[in-house]
Amino acid sequence: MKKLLLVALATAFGSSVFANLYSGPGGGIPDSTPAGANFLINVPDAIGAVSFIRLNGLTHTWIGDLVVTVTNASGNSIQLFQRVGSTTSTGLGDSSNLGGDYRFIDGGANLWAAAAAGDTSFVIPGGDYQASSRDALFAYLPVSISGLNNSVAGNWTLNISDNAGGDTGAFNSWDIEAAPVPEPATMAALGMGALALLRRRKKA
Ligand SMILES: [Ca+2]
Repeated sequence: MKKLLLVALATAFGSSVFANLYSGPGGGIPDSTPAGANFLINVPDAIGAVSFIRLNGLTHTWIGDLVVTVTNASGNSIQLFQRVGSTTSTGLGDSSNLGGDYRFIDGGANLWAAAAAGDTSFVIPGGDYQASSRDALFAYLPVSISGLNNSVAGNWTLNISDNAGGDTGAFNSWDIEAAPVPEPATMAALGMGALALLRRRKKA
């Protein structure tokens, strides 16, 4: 009876795949403070796949100052970007500025290349960018947003640190778009699996 009930529930929920948008406030980024500032979003759902992370209204001069890291509620982290354009451990990085909404999504543009298009008077256009870090030789290293997949429910943390004095900035808010689990398609698959199992047992 319990298996039949599960099948009925899964059918009632349908099978569309969907994602939710989870949002939280931003704030100021403390100048020349390597520990950075944390900005939390309490995500009330367990998460399967993450579609994107977006920073809204992010303004900062000299992007090379910044390290931006997101950690999901299960404790897994990725960097959205790290000391852009800094090709040594002590380099100051690219002097271009931030001013807009920046969405980090797999298949997005190369942020280092975008920053390299101008100098201290250049504002990197808002839009879609690939998350990135630096490799062992301090070169651009693309990072997949999928590193944040499969999280328990709870607090997600955005850490932004500024690592050189003088240039400062802030942002308005940030968003996580992600699919909660168990999503209806998964429930439907589970129900159909249970039904198939029942049918096989009846034939045996
Ligand atoms: Ca600074």
